[in-house]
Amino acid sequence: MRCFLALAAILLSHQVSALNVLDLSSQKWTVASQSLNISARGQVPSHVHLDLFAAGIIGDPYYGLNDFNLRFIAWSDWNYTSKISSLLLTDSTNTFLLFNGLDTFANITVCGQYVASTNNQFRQYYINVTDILSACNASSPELNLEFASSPAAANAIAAQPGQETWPWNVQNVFEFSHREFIRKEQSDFGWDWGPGFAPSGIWQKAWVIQLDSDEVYVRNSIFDLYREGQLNNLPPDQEANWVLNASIDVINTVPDGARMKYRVVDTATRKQVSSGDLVNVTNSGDVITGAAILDKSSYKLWWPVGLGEQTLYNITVEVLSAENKTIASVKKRTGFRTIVLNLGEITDEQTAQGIAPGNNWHFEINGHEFYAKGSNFIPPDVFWPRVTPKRIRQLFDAVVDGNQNMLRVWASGAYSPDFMYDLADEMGILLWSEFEYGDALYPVDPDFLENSRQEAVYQVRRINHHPSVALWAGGNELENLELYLVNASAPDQYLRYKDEYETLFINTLLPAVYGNSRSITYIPSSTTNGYMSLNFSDPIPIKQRYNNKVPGSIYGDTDHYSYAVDQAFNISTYPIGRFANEFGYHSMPSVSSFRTVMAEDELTFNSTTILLRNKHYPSKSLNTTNFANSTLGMGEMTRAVQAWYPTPANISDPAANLSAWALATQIFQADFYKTQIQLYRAGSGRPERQLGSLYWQLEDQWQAPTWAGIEYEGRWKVLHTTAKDIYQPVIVAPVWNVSSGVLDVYAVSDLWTEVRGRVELGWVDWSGNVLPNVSTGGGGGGAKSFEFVVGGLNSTVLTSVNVGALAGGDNGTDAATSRFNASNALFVANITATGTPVNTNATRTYTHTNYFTPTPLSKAALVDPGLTVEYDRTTDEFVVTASKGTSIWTWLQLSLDDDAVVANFDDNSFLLRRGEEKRVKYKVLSGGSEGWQGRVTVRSIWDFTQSS
Ligand code: BMA
Repeated sequence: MRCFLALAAILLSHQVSALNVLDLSSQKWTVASQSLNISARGQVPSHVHLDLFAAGIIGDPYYGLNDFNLRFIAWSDWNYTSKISSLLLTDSTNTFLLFNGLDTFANITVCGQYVASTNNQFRQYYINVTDILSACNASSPELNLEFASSPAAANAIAAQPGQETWPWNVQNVFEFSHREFIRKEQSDFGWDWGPGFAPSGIWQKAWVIQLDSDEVYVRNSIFDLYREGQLNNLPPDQEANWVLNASIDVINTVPDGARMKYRVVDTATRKQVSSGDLVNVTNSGDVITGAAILDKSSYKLWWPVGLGEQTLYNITVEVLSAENKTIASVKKRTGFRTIVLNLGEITDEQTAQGIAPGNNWHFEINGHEFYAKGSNFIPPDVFWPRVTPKRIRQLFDAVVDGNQNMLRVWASGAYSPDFMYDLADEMGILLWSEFEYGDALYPVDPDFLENSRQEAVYQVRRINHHPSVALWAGGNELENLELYLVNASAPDQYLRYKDEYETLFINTLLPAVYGNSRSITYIPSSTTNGYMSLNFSDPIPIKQRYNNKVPGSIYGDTDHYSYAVDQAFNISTYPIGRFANEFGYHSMPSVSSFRTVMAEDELTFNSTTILLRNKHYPSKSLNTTNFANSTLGMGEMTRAVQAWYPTPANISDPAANLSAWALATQIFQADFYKTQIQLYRAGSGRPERQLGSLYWQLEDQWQAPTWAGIEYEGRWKVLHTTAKDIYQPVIVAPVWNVSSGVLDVYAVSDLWTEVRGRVELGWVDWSGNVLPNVSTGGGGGGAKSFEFVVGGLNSTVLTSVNVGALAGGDNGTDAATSRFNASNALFVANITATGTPVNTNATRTYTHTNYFTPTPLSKAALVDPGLTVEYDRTTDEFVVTASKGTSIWTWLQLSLDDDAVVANFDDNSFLLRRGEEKRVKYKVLSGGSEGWQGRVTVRSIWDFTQSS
């Protein structure tokens, strides 16, 4: 037993002297269903589907139509059983079970005796089983967790007499119903980008903890670092000292008279920066809390990527008994930063700068406004136990490579694992975090509220020390969508449901944040017009604004989803707000991604398998005999391509045809997002003072047509690569106003200081000829090349081109030049500028090229650009050239025979002018195939006009 003890001490650095800590992952487990007569080896942490797959009882859950075929698993109850060895069974021992997460409805017995039942996937449970164990005769007592089917449990709760109901069309239903009644990952019941598996199991780490009566075990803790005087939601004084507030949750009891002390060590130099006692210690037995003031001059700040360094410190807090014995010790890596979502009223000073009245809606890091660039993160797998740090690192590498600094971790998945926040801390990615509620309204009975409160308290305390935590939001689209739907469906009941919304998302969740952390802002809904007032002398300081807007004022953040494809590039249909937190359209993944989960004969655009993996259909369950709904999403993608691009024509090989169509849908998606991102970024210098753009969605959770920019295997779709380009710090952005026919060309910079440079403007035709006499607008006195200056975090119009007047209609000619034919013209803008990256002294050159076509590409007089690609072995680069004309959406792609290789090109989907040569580097993420570089192909939008 001594030897076991030593091991436990190494594994749990925060635990000083537990008698026995038994990791339940090391035990032998069986997973079984009596009614299905299935029994297999189980794992902890795991899910039933994963264990049955590993045992060969089912096939890959992601294969083909298994999300329908495996529904029987979700509808069944499953037993996880283990005989626990290595227990100490002495009279003085207190024994606890500790579960960091059970998914979801578990009935727990030990030695045949009932100990507890659970109903929240996101809570930590610890249960004292001392008495049961001492009465148990077995030397290896049996631990049994019986998981009830969560869809069945949700249905049963919904059917209880007097249960809450909601007006028609308010609750978004995907594969299984009634997800709002249960505290389980909401997208486990299906979503419009994911399957419905409703998995169950012991999905997080679990232990048996044995303690002597004078020992404690740390089960959770919070370190909160904030500026003296700081209040949630308000910009703090950046000159104030730091406060460290540390609070430790234990199993067993912290004795009276306990003290706390701390030390801070710089992780880079490993030098101790400060140490001392925590003061104002309060001890309730199971929670001990204390605070210290830390001198502001001793600590370097933590910054997000692109805005400075990610300096990290280890803080250790020890709990000592009155006799000076260390009872517990907690070490956490953290960073010194303040991050606030500023929703305060627009000040007179801001108005004087030309900012429209209303409220702010932007983040401030260490007291500075910045432009948030990024996307929305969804659960990267249905089965979290198989999400590895390697996978998250790969995604985060893509985030940083993609010039993104913020992810919104969407609200209807699961709270992110610690390793994900750790990686974000190291890599400088801000994680806007949310409680797991979305696209539904929720019950407000006392049990549900208390369950939700405990979940929130546990999660806020668990992750608060991470400098990457940017925000807590109550849930997804609750105000802009859910309350709106109630009002549309049952206006007479609006006040009742709004009250219920406030009961959960303001009166319950806000205190869970404010009561534990002073450093993080809370908003009740991801998309929101913010507050009407914020008054800290009220018990609930926030009064929401909802739609109490003064005309002409601008308030909140925005969502934009429109499937009216003819309006896709009409900027007047885009919302004007202070921050765009969601917008998007879906596209197909590559054939290589599909091929991992379907037979060759299913690799056609509308095959049964692909149709049924498209989950963008009206709010109704889909099944394998009901295809009608599933065609909606496919039609949306097809129509978008047909409206705007030449459609891939007559390609005889089915996989090649699917590949061309998949690419076409990806181009529309990328084009649509790019047009929005440009406008949102240009908004940093317009009255809306727009300071954020997070598109929907970063990555895929499986292989299907979705809004993702990164496929399940890690391949970048056209979107990710296009966003990388348009999220560069300094860009040139052509913003086209369909109604006026005017093209405003902006220079946009999110550096914090002025950028100076030169812009070159011009028109070329598809054959690559320069159109010398066609107007490039009024900027620079009509010159084709001139100097410009753009202020810090700002935008400026470089030129305005009245394309309508040039074109005189789709195929019109410019009277002055007789050279302009809208279908055979492309406006190209090129900037080279010098600026200083944020928080550095060095200057840097920024270049960016962008273009605009006055007619849809479906009507453009495209010609063969004469593309070639060669692999240059000596430099390990691809060399792409266009010898005959202008190439846009130039796309490098691995051969369909090399789909075992997952590789991304640093640059892709670019413009190439006649005679230009582009050198492109790449990264291999996984797989191998001898000589694949020699088989890489290149194509452009012109290829869609060709048969093969
Ligand atoms: C918004 C998101 C998600 C959804 C996406 C695409 O509604 O918040 O709920 O997946 O759009 O439809």
